[in-house]
Amino acid sequence: MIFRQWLGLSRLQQGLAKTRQGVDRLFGRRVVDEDWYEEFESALLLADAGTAASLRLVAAMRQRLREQPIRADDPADALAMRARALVAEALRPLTPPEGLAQAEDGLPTVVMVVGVNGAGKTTTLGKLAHRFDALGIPTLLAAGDTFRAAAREQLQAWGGRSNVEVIASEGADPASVAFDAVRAGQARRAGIVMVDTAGRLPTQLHLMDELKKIQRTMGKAQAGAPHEVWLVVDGGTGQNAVVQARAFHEALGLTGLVITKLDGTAKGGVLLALAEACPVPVRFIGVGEAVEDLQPFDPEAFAEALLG
Ligand SMILES: Nc1nc2c(ncn2[C@@H]2O[C@H](COP(=O)(O)OP(=O)(O)OP(=O)(O)O)[C@@H](O)[C@H]2O)c(=O)[nH]1
Ligand SMILES: [Mg+2]
Repeated sequence: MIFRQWLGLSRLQQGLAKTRQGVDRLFGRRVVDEDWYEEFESALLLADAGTAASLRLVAAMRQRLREQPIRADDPADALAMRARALVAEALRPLTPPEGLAQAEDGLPTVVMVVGVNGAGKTTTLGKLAHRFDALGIPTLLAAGDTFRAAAREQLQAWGGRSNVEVIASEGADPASVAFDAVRAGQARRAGIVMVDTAGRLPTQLHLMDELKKIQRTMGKAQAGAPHEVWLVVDGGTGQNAVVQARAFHEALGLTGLVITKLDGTAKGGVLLALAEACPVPVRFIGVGEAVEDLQPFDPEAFAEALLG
């Protein structure tokens, strides 16, 4: 499964507009002086790139401009192009592998989605189910959030929109829903089974243990499952995104991140902080509430959308 074909740059640019506003004004000029470097650093910090990544980017920019200054006959956007290349390089540790981890022949790839409350897990699964279904991949969703009744209905509504079956069970515990979903995926010859879970904070240790149990139980339904464990992070969370990523990674061994709500925030620089401090591949980014507003992550496209 290759996701590159989803990339809609204009959608991405629209989605990142708020973060871009903070950096746009920096690149309309040709004179790079001390004040400019300071402004560049402030813009990165304001976009929540974090201190380490911000300082490193400013230093790298300084070095490159010293080695190869902007010349009078360079194009007007020369400075932006340099910054764009640097940002793309800095984001490269987050580059996702092509496609998903593969299950054994004839068995579904199982994806488990985790994250704090309200991060966008259920919405992301709904968007993904729609996309996979449109690509002709038999898809199954599992309502592993048995904590909130509304969560099951929310996932069922998403499934209904794209005719994707949702495995749910009233009163069951999340591990048994996940187990049943994997088995149902095998029986129905699904290509992919995606399991939703209830939101939780990484500091709620008993709830983190519950996630580990769900993960183990899926492995009993199918060796190797879940093949992918993705943490969904609200892009507006700022520096706490790094704390979340580290904690969930330590507990579950994440194979991917999904950064949502980048449309509603000026903190899109948080990906730079993640690249620096916890480089788990970013699978997708959410740039709105509609089904098309989930984009595969690509460092170059992201840097281009940010720095035009
Ligand atoms: N603007 C915007 N809104 C989003 C995006 N992704 C999700 N949302 C919204 O965020 C809200 C919460 O999304 P959910 O999918 O319910 O989040 P969740 O992680 O499943 O929440 P819990 O199950 O309560 O932990 C909803 O109103 C979504 O429409 C995004 O990329 N952009
Ligand atoms: Mg949910």
